[in-house]
Amino acid sequence: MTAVSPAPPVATGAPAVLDRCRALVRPALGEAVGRLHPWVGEMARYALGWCEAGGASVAAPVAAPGGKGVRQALAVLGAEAAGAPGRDGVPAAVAVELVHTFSLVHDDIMDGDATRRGRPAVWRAYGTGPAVLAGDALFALAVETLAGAPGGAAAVGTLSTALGDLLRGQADDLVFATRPWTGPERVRPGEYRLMAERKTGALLGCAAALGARLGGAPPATADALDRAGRHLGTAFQVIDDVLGLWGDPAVTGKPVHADLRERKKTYPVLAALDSPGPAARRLAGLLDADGDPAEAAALAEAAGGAAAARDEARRHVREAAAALASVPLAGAAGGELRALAAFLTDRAR
Ligand code: GRG
Repeated sequence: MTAVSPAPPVATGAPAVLDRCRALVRPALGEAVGRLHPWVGEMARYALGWCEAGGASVAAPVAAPGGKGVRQALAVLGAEAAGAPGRDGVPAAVAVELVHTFSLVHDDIMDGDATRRGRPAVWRAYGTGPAVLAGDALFALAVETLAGAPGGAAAVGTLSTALGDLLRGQADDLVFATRPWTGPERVRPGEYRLMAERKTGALLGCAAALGARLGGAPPATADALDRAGRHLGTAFQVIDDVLGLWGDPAVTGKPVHADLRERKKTYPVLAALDSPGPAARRLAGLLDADGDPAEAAALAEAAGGAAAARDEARRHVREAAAALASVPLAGAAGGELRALAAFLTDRAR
């Protein structure tokens, strides 16, 4: 079995719940990844930030960080919200973290993005074919892990629904990139919201709902957690867009302006284009002419795109809080879920 190094802390300012849940989930995640074919397992460990390309252990985890672990934390909190111990949510946490890792590996291939979490993307480190296989293996491992848990058969049905949404959201994201910035065929903010809810919100909602299901929650609680996660995911995606335009690449681990270069339709730019005034008109002209991305980002900010995106994210966080308040949640889970929501919309990476 693959040796599992201790879980590194996430980031300064991150709520302690992320570290707590990561420590709880890490042994089971390591055990699952240890069951993969050795070559594929190495790519999976690289994708998770546990090793260098070639398989050497990461001496200082900070140099090769894994993700924030948001989805696994939601699954653990879902179980706790049902009044069960967090460990009951661990199979769900492992499954959603594997699906997330798989989706990032394939997303970087589809988008041609060369870096992820400050390192070469898996396809750049190992080649595209091997990276496709590693993603497939992570996906299969996720389903196998969940199916093997008590109550897992029904949970796999919940996961499948979220996967269908994830696919639809990703398809829309790719198709939107082929549509124009302006004119009757342009992407409207409402279309974006649906895409973001599916692409990012579905897995966050599913994580919390699966944890709740494995913790024995009634369907109304699982549904409320799913709704909260979907709103949280939409807010999270909007903030991801903001970071892609104005974040520090040294902190985000991704090159700045990649979305603009790929003609991705991000919320801040769509909101800026919809605003009245000269900055929006200049932005429209620049984007239609495939102009300088740095100038486009500056114009999008001048046209109010960053402020509009932060407002939109806050609105979804309020909706998430309303969904959480609609059902009784056990113990400290409600407070920790709200702390997580606040951190996710106020993050730098
Ligand atoms: C479900 C069969 C099937 C296919 C999936 C590739 C794909 C199709 C979907 C891609 C979905 C995707 C990559 C959405 C982006 C979500 C997002 C904002 C990721 C960043 O999440 P963070 O910030 O990442 O939590 P870390 O690095 O912290 O883990």
